[in-house]
Amino acid sequence: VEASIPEPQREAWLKNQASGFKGKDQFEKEVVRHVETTLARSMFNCDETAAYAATSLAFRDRLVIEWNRTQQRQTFADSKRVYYLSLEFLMGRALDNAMLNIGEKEVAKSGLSELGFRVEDIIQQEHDAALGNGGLGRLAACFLDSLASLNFPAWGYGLRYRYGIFKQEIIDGYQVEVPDYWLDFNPWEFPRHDVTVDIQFYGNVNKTTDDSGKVTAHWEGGETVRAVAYDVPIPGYATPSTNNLRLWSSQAASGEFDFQKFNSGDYESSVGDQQRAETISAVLYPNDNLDRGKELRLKQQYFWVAASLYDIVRRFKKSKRPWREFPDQVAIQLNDTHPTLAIVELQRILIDLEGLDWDDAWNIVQQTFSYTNHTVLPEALEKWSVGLVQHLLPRHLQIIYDINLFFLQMVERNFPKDREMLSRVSIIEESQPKMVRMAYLAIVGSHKVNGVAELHSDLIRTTIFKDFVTIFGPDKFVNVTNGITPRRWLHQANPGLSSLIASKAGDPEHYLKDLTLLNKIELSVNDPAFRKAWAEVKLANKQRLADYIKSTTGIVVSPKALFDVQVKRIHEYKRQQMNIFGVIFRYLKLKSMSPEERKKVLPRVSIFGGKAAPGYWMAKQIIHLINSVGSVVNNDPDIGDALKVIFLEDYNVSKAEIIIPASDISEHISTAGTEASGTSNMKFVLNGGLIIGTCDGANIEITREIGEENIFLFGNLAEDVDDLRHKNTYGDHKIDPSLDKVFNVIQSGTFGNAQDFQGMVSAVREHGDFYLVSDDFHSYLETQELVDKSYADQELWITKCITSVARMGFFSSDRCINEYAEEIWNVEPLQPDTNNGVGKGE
Ligand code: GPV
Repeated sequence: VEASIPEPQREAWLKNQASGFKGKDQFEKEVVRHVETTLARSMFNCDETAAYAATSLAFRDRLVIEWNRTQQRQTFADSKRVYYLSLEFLMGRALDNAMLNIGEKEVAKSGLSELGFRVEDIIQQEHDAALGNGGLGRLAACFLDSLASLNFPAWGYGLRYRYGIFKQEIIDGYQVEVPDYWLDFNPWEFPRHDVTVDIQFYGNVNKTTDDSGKVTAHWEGGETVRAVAYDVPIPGYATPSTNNLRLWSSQAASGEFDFQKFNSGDYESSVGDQQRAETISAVLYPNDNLDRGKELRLKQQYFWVAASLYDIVRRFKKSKRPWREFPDQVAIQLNDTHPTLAIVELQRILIDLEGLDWDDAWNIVQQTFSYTNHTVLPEALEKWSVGLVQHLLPRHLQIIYDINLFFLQMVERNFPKDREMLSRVSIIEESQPKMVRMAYLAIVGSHKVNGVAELHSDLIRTTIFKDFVTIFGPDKFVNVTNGITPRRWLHQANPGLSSLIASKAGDPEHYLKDLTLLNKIELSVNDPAFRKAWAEVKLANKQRLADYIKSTTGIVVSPKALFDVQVKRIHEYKRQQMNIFGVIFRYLKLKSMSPEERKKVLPRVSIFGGKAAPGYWMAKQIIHLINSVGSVVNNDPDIGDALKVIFLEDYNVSKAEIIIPASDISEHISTAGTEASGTSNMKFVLNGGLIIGTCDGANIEITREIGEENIFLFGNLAEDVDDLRHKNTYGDHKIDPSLDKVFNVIQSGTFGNAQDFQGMVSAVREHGDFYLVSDDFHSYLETQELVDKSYADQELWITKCITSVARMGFFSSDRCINEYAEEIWNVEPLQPDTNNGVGKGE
């Protein structure tokens, strides 16, 4: 408030308000100005990197102005805000997105062209912001786009990793990890050196009693690390609303201690302290769907959560409302259990620092938080050892024990006959060592818990969280089916299809904000001109991918072939191994044919992409097999164009934008009941590709929306998985004969040293086939044959594609965010035209 300009001087400010470029001429002027001043270069020294930098800065100026206005408007309105806490935000590139969301891409295109550049080349200079592993992190990024586009007063809170997900190189068929240093030049972040929070770790707890007998806990000693805010503007689509993503970076807290060390000549250890502090936000943990229980990861979680809560509480306190109104002003969504300590931290703030009674504080906490679960896989459910929590966060462990005590007392009162219930639902697992079950803590501390697709939400209600449904009642557990932003995943990735759709569904500014309007294209499904244009768009997208494949792998693929794509993190449950076994089966079949027969076969290109966690041995073996099969098949003169096997290195968001629009069929083939939702399934269908998939995650709802005649479903159902696993382990486990043939060929050394792939084979043959690859293999092959037959009838195929796209409106992340807003957060949008807040207060 002290920094606020006094009333009499404000006129000078208002008169001189900054404004970004308007129109092509001003855009060019701004680009040249940034090249010649900000970058200190000239037209004799302006490469594409410099042009990218200057273009980004010109757009950034536009964004910042609306961003400031949005923040002022939200401060002035002081209405309820949403805070989305996520350890991952897989944002991808920002420039193209900013151009399209602001609606100035055409201006940039013609302006850049006059200055001697192609907008596509400039966009490609940008390094992806890859602060996430896969679906969970990308979901957070789609949510930010929807929150801004729908004008919700919302903030994202995350960590500013110096290294995002590693860059993947394939060397001799093996994955090699290379660090992703992405901060060299990042115009999209604003360091806020004035927004810092000192975060405490370790130390001990002392209790004092005042005259009235009230006991207060004091967390003392230990060490302090400073969190510095870095803000990233998030532009809404076709609205001035521009929200904030705040990422925390760790640095050493300047304390006397360090100065003493420094001055006393202990320079090295003073630098060491600094490096240790910076380690906290140094690197994203590269595991997807896996918890490894590392101390540094717990430090990251508390560091981020404590800084974010401090920020949220500070903002709330400015409005001078009583504490009980906190949940009317603040909704905090926990993206998985990673931020669960926020529950404990808010309780600590309220009882230790603000002096509230336990029960009053706990009511506020429960009404504030809600928790999204993204998996039922046991190895992904977070647990922290009591000893580690005790050491790092001694006061928090006490509070966790108290939360558990009061919770278990409540359970005991309500279910006195069920003694076993207490140990089943206890937040503390009485194992050796004892563990804190973070999902249970998240459930107990939240008012709503949601799964991310109908099947998944049913599964959490009936399996992993069953007892909690009994305890809290069914209303606490809801479903919010995931969604994707059609701005990035249709308009940006597939401009050809987007403008073809616009010719029937109306202005993109309408249908991209109400995706159900896509249904208008179904009226044109039989319009020959529309169908022809549709096929041309797909072919052009396939040509674009074929060019990319040629330039990165040297392999030539025909855009007329059927493109079969599986791109996602490599995981046994996602079953890339089943896909590659199927490819091998196809190869064997082609080899057994006469050259004449082979000519009649529909050519297919099998495209894979995805990273394996560096410590995930089996996933790395899968990558190796795919590449080994590729080098055999692609160089076999018998095969020619009939089959190509491509592994695309370093799958990431910007590569997805090229790959997804080019797909004819994509594979979403997880063992039923294991993939919580999947979101790329939605992206592929929205881009005019069909799906081969299991009855899992959102595949089921996609089928409901588009019709079962438009999807290739196969395999066992979730309800049968337990029995099949039991049979595979204890009964007689017969391997599918086709799969057996494939295994024999692998073991004969056709694809290199059989020993290299022994793990994958024996997982199925000898170790119970936990992911039911053999059980589903026959059905998979049959369905792949059906895909071939269907594709041969191009007319019917195009009908399926158009019909499917027309019916995908449900899967917009806007629908999803509106459901969260209504069912969970109880927040309303703040329309940008109501008041721009300029000159009012802060
Ligand atoms: I837990 N997910 C992820 O990407 N990483 C994780 O660590 C966990 C979940 C994914 C699920 O696997 C997908 O099924 C889901 O669509 C996505 O989260 C978003 O909900």
